Amino acid sequence: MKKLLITGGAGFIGANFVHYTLKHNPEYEVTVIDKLTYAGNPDNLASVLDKITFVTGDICDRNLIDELVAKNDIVVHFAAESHNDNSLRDPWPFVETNIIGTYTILEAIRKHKKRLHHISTDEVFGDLELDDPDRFTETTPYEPSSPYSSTKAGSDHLVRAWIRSFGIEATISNCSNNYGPYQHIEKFIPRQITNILSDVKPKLYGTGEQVRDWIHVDDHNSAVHMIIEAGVLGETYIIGADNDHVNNKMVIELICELMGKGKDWYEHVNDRPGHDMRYAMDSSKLRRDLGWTPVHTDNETGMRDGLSQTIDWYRDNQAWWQAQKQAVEAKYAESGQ
Ligand code: NAD
Ligand code: TDX
Repeated sequence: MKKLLITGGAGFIGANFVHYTLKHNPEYEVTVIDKLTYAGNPDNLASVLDKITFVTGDICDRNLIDELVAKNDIVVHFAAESHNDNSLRDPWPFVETNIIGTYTILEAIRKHKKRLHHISTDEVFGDLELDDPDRFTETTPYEPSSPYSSTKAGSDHLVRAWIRSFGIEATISNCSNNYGPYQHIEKFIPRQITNILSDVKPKLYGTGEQVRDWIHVDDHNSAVHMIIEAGVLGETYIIGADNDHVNNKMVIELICELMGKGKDWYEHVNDRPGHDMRYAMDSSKLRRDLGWTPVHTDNETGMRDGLSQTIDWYRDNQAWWQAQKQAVEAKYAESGQ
């Protein structure tokens, strides 16, 4: 059995990855390390705690990381500070976790000669103009806009340098915006779903023309498994579901419709400073070389079915999010959002 160390496994994508792995790839023995920041919730893994080893700890803790990496075969590195709006309020935790944490993992990988898969984002490439038909590829130059995306870009550069200079066995993936169960309610889609469930109008930043290339979290995670199992060492893979025709306004209107509200039952709030306009991903390398295809797609917005299931999840799991709702909204209210 191969031993898999998953960093950030109590967060949104990491927890879904743990569930996905136990269901589809039972050949792995799973250990999770997570600091349990505000974004990490042990309840996300409550149903599988008897099947995994869970370690509460910080990826910046050199001794702990050294010990855990030595005991495992492959590290899948999800742990990060992940929210742009928070990075505008206080960048330091982003520098610490995303850069120093990744450095700490890289040094342990180098020392113990283990395999790493580093999880990153489309935001490292900056943004495109709304009328620009281009898409990001594996060779697009980096041009991050926010403290969050610049620290993710920094972490990618560290991984690339450790591959080239020290010959570590690593791959990188850059994925577009994820949605699905267990996503923190500070993020766009769960914020609006839980607003409506609380009888509050959804909040659209600025004009809402911004485009995000939405992908269901299970499609992201199926791609990560393919890369771990068949990806070429040293390579980067773009992951995206070809949803770059959907803007934020269309997503909010679809959520309103699916939740039985009028299409325009939302309000415009202050825009995000430095707001990226358009992300679009060209995932043809992953599709061609590894045979990956996303399954949570439909013809119209590419997300009607996945979004309906996600809405049901938040409706059925109100205890999971309700305690945090007031504090999350109070923080947004301070910036008129
Ligand atoms: P999240 O904020 O929901 O979860 C992050 C997890 O990391 C939490 O459980 C948190 O407790 C943990 N963590 C934070 N700092 C840590 C530290 N110092 N040590 C150990 N654990 C720590 O984030 P997410 O949305 O699940 O994102 C996971 C990864 O995927 C990130 O690397 C992010 O950049 C990347 N990504 C996210 C998206 C998206 O749409 N959410 C898209 C592309 C890439
Ligand atoms: O209330 C809101 N209203 C709104 O219009 C919120 C919270 C967001 N927005 C807009 C901002 C963005 O254009 O919705 C879009 C999505 O916002 P977020 O969910 O904050 O995601 P984004 O900033 O695009 O970043 C996400 O995708 C890439 C993840 O949070 C990152 O971790 C990932 O790297």
